[in-house]
Amino acid sequence: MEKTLIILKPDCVQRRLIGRVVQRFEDKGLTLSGMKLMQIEKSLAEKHYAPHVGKPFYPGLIEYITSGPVVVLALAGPNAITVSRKLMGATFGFDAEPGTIRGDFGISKTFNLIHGSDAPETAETEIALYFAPGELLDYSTAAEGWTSKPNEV
Ligand code: IDP
Ligand code: MG
Repeated sequence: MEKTLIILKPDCVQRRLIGRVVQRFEDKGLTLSGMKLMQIEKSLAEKHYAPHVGKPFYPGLIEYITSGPVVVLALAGPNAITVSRKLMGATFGFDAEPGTIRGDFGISKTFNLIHGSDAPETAETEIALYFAPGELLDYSTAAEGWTSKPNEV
C-alpha cells in the first residue's frame, strides 16, 4: 500500500489543530502507519528541505519548521500521496480552496500548517528521515473492506 510522509508543522501544533487535521485523513480512509511528536533539529530540516536550498524563502522555512514541536505521520492507503496533497490544498493558504486543510485554516505563504510528500520517491526518502523501519506498523482496520475495495479495477 502506498505511504506518504505528513508533518503537522509548528503552527498547526501551536494553534491546537492536531486533532482536527488528523481527523480529515482518517475520515478519508487513510490509515496511520506511524505517528510521533518531535522537534525537528536544524540538520534534519536541512536534509528534508535540501531541494529548496538557495530559494529566497529557504532560511525562513528552516527557522519555521524547527521553531517548535511538530507531529509527523506516515499515512498508508490507495494513492496516499495524491489523496493527501488534495486534502492539504494548494501551498499558500490564500490560494488553497475552501474545504482543504490549508484553505480552511490558513492564509499565509510560509505558515501553511502541513507538509506532505509530493511523489513516491520523495515519500520513501522522507519516511526514512523520520521513522526507523520498526516504528511503522502495517495493519488492517475493520472498516477497510468498505472504504477501499481490494484490487479494484
Ligand atoms: P509544498 O509544501 O506545497 O510541497 P513547496 O513548494 O515544496 O510546497 O515549499 C515547501 C514549503 O516552503 C511550503 O510548504 C511553505 O511552507 C514554504 N514556501 C514555499 N514557497 C514559499 C514562498 O514563496 N514564500 C514563503 N514560504 C514558501
Ligand atoms: Mg514540497
